[in-house]
Amino acid sequence: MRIFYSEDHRLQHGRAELNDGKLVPCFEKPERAEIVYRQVAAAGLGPIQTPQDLGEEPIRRVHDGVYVDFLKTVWGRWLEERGDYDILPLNWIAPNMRRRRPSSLDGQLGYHSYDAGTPITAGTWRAAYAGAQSAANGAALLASGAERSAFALCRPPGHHAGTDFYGGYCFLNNAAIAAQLLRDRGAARVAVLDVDYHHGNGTQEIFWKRGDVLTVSLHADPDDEYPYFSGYADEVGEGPGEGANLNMPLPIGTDWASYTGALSAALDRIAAFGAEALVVSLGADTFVGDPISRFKLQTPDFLRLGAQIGGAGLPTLFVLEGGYAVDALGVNVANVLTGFVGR
Ligand code: 6XA
Ligand code: ZN
Repeated sequence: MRIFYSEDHRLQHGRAELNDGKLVPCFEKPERAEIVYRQVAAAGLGPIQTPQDLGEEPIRRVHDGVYVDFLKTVWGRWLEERGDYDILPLNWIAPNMRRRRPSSLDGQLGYHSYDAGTPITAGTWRAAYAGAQSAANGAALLASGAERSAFALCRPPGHHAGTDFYGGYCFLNNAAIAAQLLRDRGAARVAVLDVDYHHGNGTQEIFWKRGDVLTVSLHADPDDEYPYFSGYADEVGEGPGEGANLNMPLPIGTDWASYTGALSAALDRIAAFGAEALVVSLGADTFVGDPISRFKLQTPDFLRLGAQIGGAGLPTLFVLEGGYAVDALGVNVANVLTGFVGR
């Protein structure tokens, strides 16, 4: 399995996020990718390579151009107007307010975001860009037919980022960029399976009105968990996309015994859809020891999870999303890939 990884992820190193009424050190930190790198290398899962630069085009296929330009330039504007410290947005659009893009910095920050947990730093654009390149490279490799599976070791994660908004530690939607590239290079139907603990609201939003990309997400019930306002079972897509979005909210405390049944139903749906390629949004924050999550998967369960996905028999790209129990994250992610390749 080819693995794509760029050291540029280190450039995203936020100082603090708003959590539980306090500014706390960011959970989404460089050590996450470092330990995953070490474990996939130790497990001998495949050659690890730096992604080739495929440019901004694959990113602009799913993200709005105005948003991409905003991400590229916002730090420079902030540095000049405010100073050398992390950017956090201040306020958002409420019902009956206008979705009008203001010209001011704080206005645009609110317009393009939806939470206060996602600091922008000096290196955010370069780190997010490098992650997107890893995902695009993985997709290009599958599309070429040279490999049946790949892993994009992305950081920051991506599945909460939408067409023109960031949040949930995510800026560019790596999985969506990969799915679109697979479409553009010949796959008629692509499925995205999101097994992160949190609902992949950005991926859902990007493909909401499309019937060519099936989005399936298993996650903690948004009635109890972030992102709270998206991820319910009755969200099925719209127009040509109606029926091409499947949300499977699961209760707090879900363990492998109940998770595996839901995963099996998700895979049945992907098979029925006739997907020619699969992108897996791979979060390991379903782990029992995760500091911000409340599922109960154990380290050996991740082997089972990978094996079950492997049973689908599809060309598959894994894209790293969440997982914050840093010490266990590397083994848990490597276990999914090991289970998938059937060792
Ligand atoms: C809000 C929690 C953000 C969730 C990030 C994540 N502070 N998403 O892991 O998959
Ligand atoms: Zn998550």
